[in-house]
Amino acid sequence: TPTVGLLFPRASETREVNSLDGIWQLVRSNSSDPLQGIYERWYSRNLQSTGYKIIKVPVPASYNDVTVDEELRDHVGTVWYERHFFVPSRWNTNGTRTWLRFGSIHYGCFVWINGQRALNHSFGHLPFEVEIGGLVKYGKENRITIMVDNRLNNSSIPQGEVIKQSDDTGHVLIQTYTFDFFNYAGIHRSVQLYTTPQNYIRDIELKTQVNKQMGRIDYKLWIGNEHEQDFKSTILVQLLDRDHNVVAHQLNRNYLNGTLLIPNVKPWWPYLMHPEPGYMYTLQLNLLAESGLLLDSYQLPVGIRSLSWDKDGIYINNQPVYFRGFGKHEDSDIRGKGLDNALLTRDFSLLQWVGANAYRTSHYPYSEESMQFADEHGIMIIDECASVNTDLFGLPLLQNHMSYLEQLIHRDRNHASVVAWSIANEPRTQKPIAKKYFDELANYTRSIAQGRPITAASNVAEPSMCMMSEFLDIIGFNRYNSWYHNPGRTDMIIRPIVDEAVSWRNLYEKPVILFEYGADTLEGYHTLPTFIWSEEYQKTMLSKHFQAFDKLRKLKWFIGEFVWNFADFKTEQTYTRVGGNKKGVFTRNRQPKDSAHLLRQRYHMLAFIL
Ligand code: BDP
Repeated sequence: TPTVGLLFPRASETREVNSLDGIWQLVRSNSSDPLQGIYERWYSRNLQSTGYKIIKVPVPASYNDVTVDEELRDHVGTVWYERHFFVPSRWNTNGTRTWLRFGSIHYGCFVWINGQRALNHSFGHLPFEVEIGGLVKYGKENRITIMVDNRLNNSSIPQGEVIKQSDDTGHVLIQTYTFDFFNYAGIHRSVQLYTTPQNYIRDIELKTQVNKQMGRIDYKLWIGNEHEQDFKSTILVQLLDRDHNVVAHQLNRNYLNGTLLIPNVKPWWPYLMHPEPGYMYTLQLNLLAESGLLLDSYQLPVGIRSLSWDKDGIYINNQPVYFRGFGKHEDSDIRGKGLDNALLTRDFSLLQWVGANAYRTSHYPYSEESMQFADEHGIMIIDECASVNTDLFGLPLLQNHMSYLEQLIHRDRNHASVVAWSIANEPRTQKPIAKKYFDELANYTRSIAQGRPITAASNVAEPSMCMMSEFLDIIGFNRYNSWYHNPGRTDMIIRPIVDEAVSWRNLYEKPVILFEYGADTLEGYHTLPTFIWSEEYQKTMLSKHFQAFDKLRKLKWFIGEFVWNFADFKTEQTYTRVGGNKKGVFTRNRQPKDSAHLLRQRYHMLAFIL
């Protein structure tokens, strides 16, 4: 069933937002009995009374690295979170609904309020919410209990497998996975209580276009009013520019669809493509009673642009786009994948400094806050779902994959910055069984794609072996010449990259992007002549790729270069990773390696000439 609702919580004349972020209590349950807390009904009393050790942890954050406890870092199974909170008594009116909303929890969770089941959700990196008016005590203290399960299996997105191994004292459970980033878990994004009126603006879907000087917004609204069948909605839709002038408006009686026309529009442009990139209007929606009384009000930021694509490229406002980008991760020291506004600010500042105009949300959806930053900074987003290294293509997996994409597209469809959906990273598409899977998946995604092309990152050895790419609109590939292929050989980059891009093009007649290339680099390690892992090596590797891209750029279907990775990030423990994956152009602490300066010259040069 398609998602409806989940608008990002914003306070307004008619809505309040209270944060439940802060310090929570956490209990790590026994790995060998992850459901013990369910049998013993831990949700029906304070966690303190379970006799297990209570740890105070921050929300939002991954729980893994906030303490020095190795067992917590490597925990497999469930942990329990709990805190107490007040709900204002002024919210206790017939006219007010109380909601509980999560930005994301990794991976599966059950939520109880005062011992009563409120909801459950699986999939990390996506929001979910529930109306909790019937469960809370107004003007009194309440308890929220959450069981979070980090286990991944054959049909989770992404996949993983929990195996039993002998250790020095008996047996342990180990979460295995093939993807190259740490399986951080916990309450990763904000937890919020918010109110809406009884009759409220439940959801919004926008399509924007720009034609010469004229902007156009087609909107569709959903009103939550199931208790009053004969409720007649009147909606005042106003578009405000940055200076709060109303530049278009419409009064809609009983219609939930409409169109705004904006003469002399200020279109949304990518960074460095226009003197004023990322121009955002505000769509002010007012739901009115028949008497004219204001019932509900919601403000949605909106960038107005057109997006199109053909076999040669992607076009924003009819201008061809060349992507200067990165693969990224939501990752930082101590916090893991927890939302951190300081980190967001720093990352966008670095993106601008280096002259990038895009990134791919490798390998899962990033926070809603980051999507808002991308809109405002003119950073184009290749929006990826959490399918990474997909293998064993079963039906339950396909169903979860579709549902994941549906929830992702629903969450992000109104962001001007989103220019494509990436349905997978490096699935095992050399397997014949992948063909039917991706045929179905791509067909489904196209049916809900909201005016965006579909892409994915393939790494099959040979383009003709890929059982997925024929179903895509944009061909993406990942290739590590001079690293996984011919390590140490920076003289074996230009030709293979050019040849491979050309063969992808010849096979599929679609635009082609290189989504990943890179080399692990230890900051401060210098060698002459260049040697792998050194800063010199990363620079040479980059500049050889630049030579290849300059040849390819002349063929107009080659539309982008994405360095792997923006910053160093944590991985699971293996002998190929020294303190994590070090392919960052920036360190994990967001300081430049030498290569960042080189990349900066190139990205600014490209912005200037293209
Ligand atoms: C690519 C993966 C990426 C890895 C990268 C690497 O898509 O997640 O981090 O390799 O090994 O194949 O650095």
